[in-house]
Amino acid sequence: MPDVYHVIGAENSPYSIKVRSYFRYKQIPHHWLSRGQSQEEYQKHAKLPLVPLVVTPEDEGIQDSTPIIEAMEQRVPEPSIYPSDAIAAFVSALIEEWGDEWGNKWMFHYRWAREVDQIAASRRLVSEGAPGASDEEIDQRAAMVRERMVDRVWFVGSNETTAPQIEKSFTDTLPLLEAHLANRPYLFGARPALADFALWGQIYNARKDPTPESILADFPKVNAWLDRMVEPANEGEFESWETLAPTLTRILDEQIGGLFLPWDDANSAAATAGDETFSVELAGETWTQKPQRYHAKSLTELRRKYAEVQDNATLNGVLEQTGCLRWLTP
Ligand SMILES: N[C@@H](CCC(=O)N[C@@H](CS)C(=O)NCC(=O)O)C(=O)O
Repeated sequence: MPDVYHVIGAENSPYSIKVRSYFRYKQIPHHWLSRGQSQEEYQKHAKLPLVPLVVTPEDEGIQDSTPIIEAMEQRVPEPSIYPSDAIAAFVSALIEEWGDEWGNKWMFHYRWAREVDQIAASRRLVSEGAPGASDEEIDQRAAMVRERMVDRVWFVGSNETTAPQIEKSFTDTLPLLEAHLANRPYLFGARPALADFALWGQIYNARKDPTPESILADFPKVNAWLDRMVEPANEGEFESWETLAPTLTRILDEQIGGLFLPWDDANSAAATAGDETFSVELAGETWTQKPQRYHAKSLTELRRKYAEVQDNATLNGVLEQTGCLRWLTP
């Protein structure tokens, strides 16, 4: 039985570092372990072959970064990662979902789309999994990983049709984030919220590859936030929605209401119907991919969270104005 929490994950896994950043912020005593360092424990507790896996001091396993963080918030409520302003709190949940599901498209697409990034990423993944391996071994194993992963980039919906749309979404989001982070250390004020952990994990991992790293170089505030979130600190209070709205509203409008939620809805419908592929119009462009089945569940969960606050007329006004509302009420 572990004496403290075990966070089993990988540096190159955005969901794993999301959870580690959370544990660090909350100052919850834990050991960060790779799957290789905890084989027996991992096999005992992992119901799905995924990281992160958290093993509690009571020897219970928890998987999936969002339920992990939600379970830990019950156990260690302070400092809370939920803004006290009800609108900000729901927008944080929405951005968390966007970060996990759409931000992952940026990260995964850039990792495997171009040769220069494929080479960097495959070497990095192999080096993490085999510390101490010789350069020659790394090269050989990296070539195999690269071949396998390039074939899998369609998992996140990256293909010839969608590649320019994924990249445009990334390059359109960065100036919006830069403006939003101009006067605040975290997305919702002076301390990190649920949204920060998720969005950060994806962009921080994307920055490890040459192409997104060079795109990010033009955004110093975003880079400072990426660095800050490695070990986030409580620097003060969350802001109210009024002060966040001027710059967050554009992200909600253009990226979340305009692209992510219509995609999520179409994906979910296709996954439920068992369709082979689906197409959806996103900001005037046709998006086509094979459905991502797991994501259907997370949209249901987001809708459940919305149902809890659906009587808040001001929140509904914000969601309506940014094109988000119709996707949250099936
Ligand atoms: N929804 C899950 C996603 C976890 C996930 O996709 N993990 C990836 C790494 S980022 C994984 O373990 N892939 C299989 C593998 O690495 O063997 C979460 O939020 O924890």
